[in-house]
Amino acid sequence: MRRALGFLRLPLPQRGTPDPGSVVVTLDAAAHGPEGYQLLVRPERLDIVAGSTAGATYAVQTLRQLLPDAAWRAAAPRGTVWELACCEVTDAPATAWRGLMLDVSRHFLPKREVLRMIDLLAMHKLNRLHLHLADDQGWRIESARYPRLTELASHRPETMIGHGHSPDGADGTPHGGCYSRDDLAEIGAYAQDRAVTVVPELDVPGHASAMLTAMPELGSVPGGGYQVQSTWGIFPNLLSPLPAVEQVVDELLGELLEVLPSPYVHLGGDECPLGQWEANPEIQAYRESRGLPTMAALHGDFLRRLADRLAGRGVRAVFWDEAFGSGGLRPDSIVMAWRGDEVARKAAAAGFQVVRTPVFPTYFDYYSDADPREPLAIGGPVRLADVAALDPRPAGFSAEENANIIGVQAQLWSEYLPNPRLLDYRAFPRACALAEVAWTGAPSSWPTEPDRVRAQLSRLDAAGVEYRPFDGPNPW
Ligand code: TNX
Repeated sequence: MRRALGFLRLPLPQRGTPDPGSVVVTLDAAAHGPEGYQLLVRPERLDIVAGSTAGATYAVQTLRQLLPDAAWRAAAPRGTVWELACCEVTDAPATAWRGLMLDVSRHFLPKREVLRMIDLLAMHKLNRLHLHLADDQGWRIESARYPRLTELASHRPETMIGHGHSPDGADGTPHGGCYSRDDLAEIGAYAQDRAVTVVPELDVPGHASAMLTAMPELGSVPGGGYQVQSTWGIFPNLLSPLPAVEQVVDELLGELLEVLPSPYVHLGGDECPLGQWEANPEIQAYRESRGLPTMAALHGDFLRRLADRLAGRGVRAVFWDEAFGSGGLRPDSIVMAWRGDEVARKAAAAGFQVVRTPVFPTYFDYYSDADPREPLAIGGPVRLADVAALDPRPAGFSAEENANIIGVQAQLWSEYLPNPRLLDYRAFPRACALAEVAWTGAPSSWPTEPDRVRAQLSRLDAAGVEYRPFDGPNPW
């Protein structure tokens, strides 16, 4: 906020009566819940009372919303006078996990763009940035211990923009990128300053072709033959579930957490065809030695062993819902339910905390509309109105089940999102609607209220966001 407002500096806590014109921030853990706040704008001064620095951060975002749109610009003309109407706002979020996922593996997103997305999350009081840092098409984490990951796994010889393995739309250009350890530390700290928790994801044991290209010894196929993939889909390449592999993954997680500390790490667990494990006698023998009846049980067991190691570091594991299907998860694991409401309900009924991430309507990589002029996407459509209609705690769930739904999250898988302009287009204004339902805990009529939509779009204009226009795609 200081960027546009220049003069406004939040003073240190004051003793006695504050000077007229002060901004007084009071942190009171008992007030307004863990993320809530109260904002009092009066002629003589401005008061913020919050239960945490997160609450105070949200109060500042609300304050900014009360100012002219220019408050979202990076700078204001010299001499600009800001006026604020007197008011009182008492506010708190209804859900704890209000997330957005960026897939920086399929297409790398430069650090500066990640930082910009963190600003936009903060603007919308979204509090989790889930970074999908590794997949078949690229590994994006510098490792001090295993530099081959950056050398061999963070780029691919060509890229396909188009469907499946067909040559249609093949673009053929090389693609790559990797965050240095300093970059990761900067991203984490920048997010923390804005009340956003970064949740790094290392997707295992599937979606691991890139990692295996650099470290074939971790694979399930002796002799390897792995490569960073240039096309999309589900690949057969799996990490082996043996203890030596668990050990290396744990080392990598330890290294990552050194620079990017987080209370949560996502371990993936999704889309994992178990054929390579079935075909490997050593893995079969290991499964039997652990008394596990099926390879699916071994999948759950491998993920639980990694989660146990994370727990030893004080970190909770997050998984896609396939991991819940495999069974054996630690009870403190968090399940992201992407394959519909039923799996969300079942995981919640089993006592797991659940973040709802259903394809419809939280896959923001999907078409924004059925309009044939839409830029190419993988599926859909997921319309703005569909996002606004999402009920974080559905009526069909029992009270106990809904008590375990901790929030909602949007996904920006990036197979078809090769650049930040298209990312903006897919993310906004759908992320505004997601933020609204996540904060209020209920479906929203926002898209049907043109004045409110226009108000938010003009803030996005000021912030330089290239959102999808309300009335249809741009002709470029
Ligand atoms: C499914 S959701 C995936 C991703 C793809 C996405 C495309 C999930 C856990 N797996 O690997 O990128 O669909 O929409």
